[in-house]
Amino acid sequence: MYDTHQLRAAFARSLSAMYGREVPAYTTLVDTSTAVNADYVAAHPDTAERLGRIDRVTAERHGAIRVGTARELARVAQIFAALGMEPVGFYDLRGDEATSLPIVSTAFRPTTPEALAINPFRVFTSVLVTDDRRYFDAALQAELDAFLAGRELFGDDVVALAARAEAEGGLPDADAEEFLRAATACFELTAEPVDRAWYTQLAAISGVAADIGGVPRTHINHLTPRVLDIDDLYARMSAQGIVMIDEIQGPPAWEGPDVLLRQTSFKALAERRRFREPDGSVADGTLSVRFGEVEQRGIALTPAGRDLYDRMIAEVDARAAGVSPEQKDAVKKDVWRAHLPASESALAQAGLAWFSYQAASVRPGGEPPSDLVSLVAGGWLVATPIVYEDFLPRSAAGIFASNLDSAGSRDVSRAGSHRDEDWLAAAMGRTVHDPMALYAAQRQASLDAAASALGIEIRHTAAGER
Ligand code: OOG
Ligand code: NI
Repeated sequence: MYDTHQLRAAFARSLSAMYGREVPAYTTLVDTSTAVNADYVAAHPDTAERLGRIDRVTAERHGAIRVGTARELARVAQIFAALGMEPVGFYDLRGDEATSLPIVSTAFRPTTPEALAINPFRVFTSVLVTDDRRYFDAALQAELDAFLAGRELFGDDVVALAARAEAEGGLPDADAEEFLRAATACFELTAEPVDRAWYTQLAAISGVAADIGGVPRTHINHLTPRVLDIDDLYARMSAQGIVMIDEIQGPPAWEGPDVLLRQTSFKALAERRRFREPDGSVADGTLSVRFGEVEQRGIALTPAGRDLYDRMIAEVDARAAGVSPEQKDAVKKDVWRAHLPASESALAQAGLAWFSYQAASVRPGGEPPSDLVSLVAGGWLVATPIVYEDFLPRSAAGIFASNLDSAGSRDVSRAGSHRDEDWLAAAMGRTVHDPMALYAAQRQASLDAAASALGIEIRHTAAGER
């Protein structure tokens, strides 16, 4: 029997093996990440595991996939449900970025600290918005919808096995192995030919639209390992002759705590694909849509912390318009030093980042105080940062943009179509979790357990702690 968590870990391994066969540079990225992490742990034995145990971090991956319709989204959601991965968050990438991205997204991931600790596999999943008139006129939408309705990305057999695994909390060995094989195959690059004219027509609007709606099958777009030092990783990949995008997205390297998510990638590589030409013949060609991404995770920010992050990024943009990547990094560092508290405890006291709390194993004598700040300061409670388990839409848009050949085109004079988390939830028939509610619940559960261990009630609101 494979339980839900074993299925998830096995699926992450199976997808990783498949993607490594398809994209050899991914294997280089994984090997280099593993070396970076081992060296980091050796150099910082006391602090390296503050944001996750090394075995979790080494196995940790996120994937990205893109589907075309609500029905395809619902079926892939069923596959992820079998793996204990639930939709978390709503991301609208149609915003006002320079690149044309006619998609909205969610992330499928485990939602409890226990499940995340076993295997935190997550998949950023985007769905095409075919009725958005800024991108597709009525005639093209009709053609696109008909094309998408005519394909089946996730067959009945694999979806049925997934439903059984979800209902029964796992699968017997033979069924589990069949499910893992079939689910992995759903994300393999197909040898079926791509209709050249159709793909090109969509690519003129959006490279992502073509990658989703211009092809008969889907594929994993990238798989991302996690590193403890992304600057070191960047340098080592460049030294091996792999061309990286020119920026690390998100927060800068600085002396204070790492928050949220830093990401970078190597450029999409030309891959052999087969094309059906307008004259009906089939010929070899190439497409460059799949890239290699890597990330470093930091502490999750509260809504107040997230507002501050967004303001800092806006300030960086205003001050760093048109400068080189190195200069931009220096501006980021400046802005971070000016606004973000430089220690974990200052972040916690300002209510900017999420922490969980545990009763100290060795406690001071006497009566414990009742407010959180005094409990931590007095050595009664130990604070542990909660790792950011989600994504950053702006970094996502930046990653998309730096890997597309052209920015595409759209008609901003037209109104977009409405999408929100309720639309996503209805499309899947599943709850879309609010990431902030998950972090808050994790913090609260830890406080409840600590309070009962100390036999007290804890007041949460002292000294800015929210
Ligand atoms: C997803 C891009 C977003 C990330 O790490 O932010 C993403 C895609 O390329 O489909 O994976
Ligand atoms: Ni990614």
